[in-house]
Amino acid sequence: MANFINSHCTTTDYSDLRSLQPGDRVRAYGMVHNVRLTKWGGFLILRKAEGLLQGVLQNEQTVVVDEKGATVQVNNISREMAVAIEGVVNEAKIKDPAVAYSQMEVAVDKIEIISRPATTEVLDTNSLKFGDEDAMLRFKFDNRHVTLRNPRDMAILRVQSAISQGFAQYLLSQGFTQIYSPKIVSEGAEGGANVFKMDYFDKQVYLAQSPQFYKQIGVGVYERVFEIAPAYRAEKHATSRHLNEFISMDVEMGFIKGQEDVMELEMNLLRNIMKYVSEHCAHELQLLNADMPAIPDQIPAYRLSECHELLWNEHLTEEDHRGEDDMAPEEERAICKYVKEKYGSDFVFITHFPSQHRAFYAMDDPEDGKLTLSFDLLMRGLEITSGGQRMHEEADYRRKMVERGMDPEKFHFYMDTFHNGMPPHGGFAIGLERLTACILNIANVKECSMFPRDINRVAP
Ligand code: AMO
Repeated sequence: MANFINSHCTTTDYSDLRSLQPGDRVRAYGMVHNVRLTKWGGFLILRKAEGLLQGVLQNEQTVVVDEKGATVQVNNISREMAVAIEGVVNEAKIKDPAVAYSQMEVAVDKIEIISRPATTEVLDTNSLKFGDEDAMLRFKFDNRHVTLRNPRDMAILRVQSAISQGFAQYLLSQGFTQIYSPKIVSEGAEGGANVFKMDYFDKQVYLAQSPQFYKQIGVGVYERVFEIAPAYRAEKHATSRHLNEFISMDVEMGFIKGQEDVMELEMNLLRNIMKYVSEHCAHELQLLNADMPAIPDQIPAYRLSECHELLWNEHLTEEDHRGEDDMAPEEERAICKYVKEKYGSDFVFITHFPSQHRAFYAMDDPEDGKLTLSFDLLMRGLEITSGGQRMHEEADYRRKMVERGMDPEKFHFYMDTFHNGMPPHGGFAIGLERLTACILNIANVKECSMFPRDINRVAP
């Protein structure tokens, strides 16, 4: 006879506590984030995914039961025990911003200890103190498996989760199909030296720098595709904006008339992501003191050459960057400040990068072959996106690859895609950690990665 799974968790154990009203009875699972005992009872702060919940303990009324069902003293409770609390909801006004349920508390009449840590001396993630930011980050990342339990760090990744959900939700509503492309690849898509090599049986292969080839192939199949997946870059430098593994939110769409269609899509997408995050993360945004970015009806856009000129002529940079192939970091900060003051926008597009500076798949500008129909999107001083229109004719790919000394045969399947017909298309990629950091005004993108990978770190 077959066995059928009979879950012991009832739906009420996992119900959204937010819907509770004063007087309701509640049973909630969680980890003991903190416990403070007083003469009359005390407080048990329960940690849930959404944040903290305050339980009030009263000596005569609160019964504590251990793993074996025996009644024990309340002072057996210690931090990071897994417990279930039961009690009645009362109205409250709790000031601690880490408390998610600040309008209520639970008068706890029963605590069940479900499991306990090996020690009562667990790491207290609330009271970590360090002389400098670097030491603090190092400690946090070395112990990330535990320090993630700090409500602030939890909140950052909850916002990140909402960003990716808002991204997917909007694109699905616009007829996009979600794809999953391989991360073990035979050629790097973006060129350059920052590609990780890997042994694959008797061959040398690479970790994907981006799903670029596969998302373009996806357009030939589904017209509009997106992917949310890791991308790998062998960046040798340790900066506050580079990770060696990051989450790339990629979009590619067919039947475009120009790169403006793609830019327009990104504007609408960002607007919807911000709306989604505001609606789903009110508590997290408040805890992190975030001010949501402003997206005007139209995001200002400058050609790269125009932007260099503007910044230099207005004396907004220390150095003259006119004629350079890319934006200098001081320019990125300066143009963002400028558009914020002039147009109230936290975003600015920079377009028409020189062909030399962009990956080979970028479409050349028919009006000036030295330039490409490509763009970056900057937000609050940081590049969060690259994108543009791509070539769609096989002959153009061959020509450009040969010009660059690349061997088209190495990219056989990619070339064969264009040989078999492709619509005009374009797309972009947003770095999830960078977007999270920009929304939350967090200086180091590593804080927006669950387990950051950098030149010095592959564990935890
Ligand atoms: P690009 O190389 O500019 O473009 O990457 C797109 C976006 O990904 C993020 N990003 C990073 N984030 C953290 N650490 C890194 N080392 C890192 N590298 C990139 C940035 C960047 O804007 N295929 C193209 C996109 C396209 O044209 O569709 C590409 O990969 O936010």
